[in-house]
Amino acid sequence: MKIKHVAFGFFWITIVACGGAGSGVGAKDYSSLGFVQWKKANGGNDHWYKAVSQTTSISWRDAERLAEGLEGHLVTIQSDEENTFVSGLVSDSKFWVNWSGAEFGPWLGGRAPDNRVNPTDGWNWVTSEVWTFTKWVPGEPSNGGSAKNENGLQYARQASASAPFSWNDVASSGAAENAGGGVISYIMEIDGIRPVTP
Ligand SMILES: [Ca+2]
Ligand SMILES: [Ca+2]
Repeated sequence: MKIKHVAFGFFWITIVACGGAGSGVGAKDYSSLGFVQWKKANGGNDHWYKAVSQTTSISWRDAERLAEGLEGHLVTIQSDEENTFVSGLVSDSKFWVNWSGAEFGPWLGGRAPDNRVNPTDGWNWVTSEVWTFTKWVPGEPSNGGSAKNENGLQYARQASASAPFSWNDVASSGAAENAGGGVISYIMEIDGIRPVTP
């Protein structure tokens, strides 16, 4: 077990990570909850994934709480292979909001501290897994938007582009910003790592 304190938004959260990829979650079947397994037999890790869309915007934190309620967390992406698999779950247009020729997609489990100096500073995964692999859209992270405080991670793509998708930083409130329509979807992962958000 390891404990890590992470500054995010106006809160300090404590992450307690128990077990890990090898803790036997692969043996449990989450398909009845709508999760699909990236099987080791297919080059995966036996983790379970589920993408959810809704008609209204949702914040990063609320999406993370929903994932934790199902023994998981927002998805963490550790490799190009995992990014490709996860991307394949959200090709449908219901996961995306179109704005100004680009489309903005589901929350991922990365976040950055408030008011960081450089857009690439301070990124981490909700599980405290190492932040090594990245798949930013060219020009991102930008820490742009009206508040200049884009501290949540989401997928973005050119309109109707196919998977695999790349990453954008956006305000973690998930609310509509400028002419954008907000963030209306999120992707969960169950892998035996349990972030605890008080
Ligand atoms: Ca992962
Ligand atoms: Ca951005």
